Amino acid sequence: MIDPKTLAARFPGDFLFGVATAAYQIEGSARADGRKQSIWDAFSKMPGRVHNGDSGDVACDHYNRLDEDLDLIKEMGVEAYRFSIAWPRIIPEGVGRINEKGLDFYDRLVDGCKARGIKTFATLYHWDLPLALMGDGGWAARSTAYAFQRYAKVVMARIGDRLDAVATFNEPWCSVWLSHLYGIHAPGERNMRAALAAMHHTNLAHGLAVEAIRHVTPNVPVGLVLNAHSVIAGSDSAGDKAAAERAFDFHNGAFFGPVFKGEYPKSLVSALGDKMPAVEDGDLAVINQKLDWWGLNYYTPMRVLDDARQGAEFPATQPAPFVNPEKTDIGWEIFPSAMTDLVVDLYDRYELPEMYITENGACYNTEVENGEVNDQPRLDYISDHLAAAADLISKGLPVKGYFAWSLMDNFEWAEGYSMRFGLVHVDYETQVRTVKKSGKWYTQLAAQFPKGNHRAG
Ligand code: IFM
Repeated sequence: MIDPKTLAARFPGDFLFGVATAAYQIEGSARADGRKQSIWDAFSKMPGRVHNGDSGDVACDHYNRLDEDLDLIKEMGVEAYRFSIAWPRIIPEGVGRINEKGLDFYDRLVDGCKARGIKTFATLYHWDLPLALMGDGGWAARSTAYAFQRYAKVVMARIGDRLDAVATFNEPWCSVWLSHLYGIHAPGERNMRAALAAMHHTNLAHGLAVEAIRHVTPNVPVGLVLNAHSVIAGSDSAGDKAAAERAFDFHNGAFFGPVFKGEYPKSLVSALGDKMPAVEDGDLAVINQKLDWWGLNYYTPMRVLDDARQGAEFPATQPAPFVNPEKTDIGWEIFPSAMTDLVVDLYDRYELPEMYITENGACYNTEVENGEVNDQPRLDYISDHLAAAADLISKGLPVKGYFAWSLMDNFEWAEGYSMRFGLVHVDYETQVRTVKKSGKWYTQLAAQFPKGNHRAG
């Protein structure tokens, strides 16, 4: 563990420390005040999709405990809160009727943050697509991109005046590949054509939303949050290195390419172009608008080997073994320097604006003992990754802040409640919150900011 004061001294005085959550993972109250179902409400009820049949019906009951949870953030002394807005609370059927009561909740949320001096970083889409839109094909349908644009407009018109930043999407990799190709997340598709359609329509929706946001709230910095993969070849062989490059194009280039360069990676188009939906005239220009910032969600590297089997589908890779045998309780390899290398590589490849680490954290399922949660491994994980973030700053990269994932334990998607990522422990029976050792350490660290008590740069 690194002493918080020593670590703090490696960051500029205006570096932002925050915590992050997402609507479906914490809010609960799935049927309250006019909210309709999202694809995750439906998916989590399907047998075998989510561990233990868990769902976000109650989650952390944040919808009813909003003030208590905002007080917790305030007490933790962090400066910013990254949260997401549930589309099915705002436009319950995805299109059509606007639900004022849903907007009221986020009004209270942003007012509550402002009253407590907490900066607000909103994400418009963290995977809870209104279920009604699946009738048209969900993200596989182009019309969903336009529905999203309208939703973005509605949200910004109501709460945009109190947002410090807004992101269109959280981790399109998950809502595209993990959800439409690998079948792990809602809607659970395993189909390349559907996945490629979701890819293009998500990218288009991002661009359309950027236009809408800039129109309604021109002063709110707009960005996109990507779980860019640190793709590392499993060996120095030419085959594995080429595989890593293909994997980069598929996992990262599918989003970074159109958004930051105005084009899909050539390798992806040449391998899969015949399965892609129509990219209409003007789409790439809409997608490729300059952003004010981007967010990186980083947890673990992706190690790959060439999959030389005949007919292996692009990117034709298979997983390579971990280099560091140490992993978190969800089974992810711990490798902080991969985050540094990834960010350097991304700034080499693309013209990127300034960035935040919008998510980083670790799964350890440590329970409460005598009123304490001794999650030293999480604390070590976070301090080592913050040291990697400080390395980036020393190299001159524009890293402006760090958001720990997550404020509190929550519904971990297909893993249900079995995997805990919080700085704060949640007892799901009683909804009692207990700040973990890592949370207390994070508070000590945040307490060093923004006091300008160390040199800038
Ligand atoms: O819980 C998720 C979050 O919703 C998105 N990023 C990764 C986290 C841990 O899996």
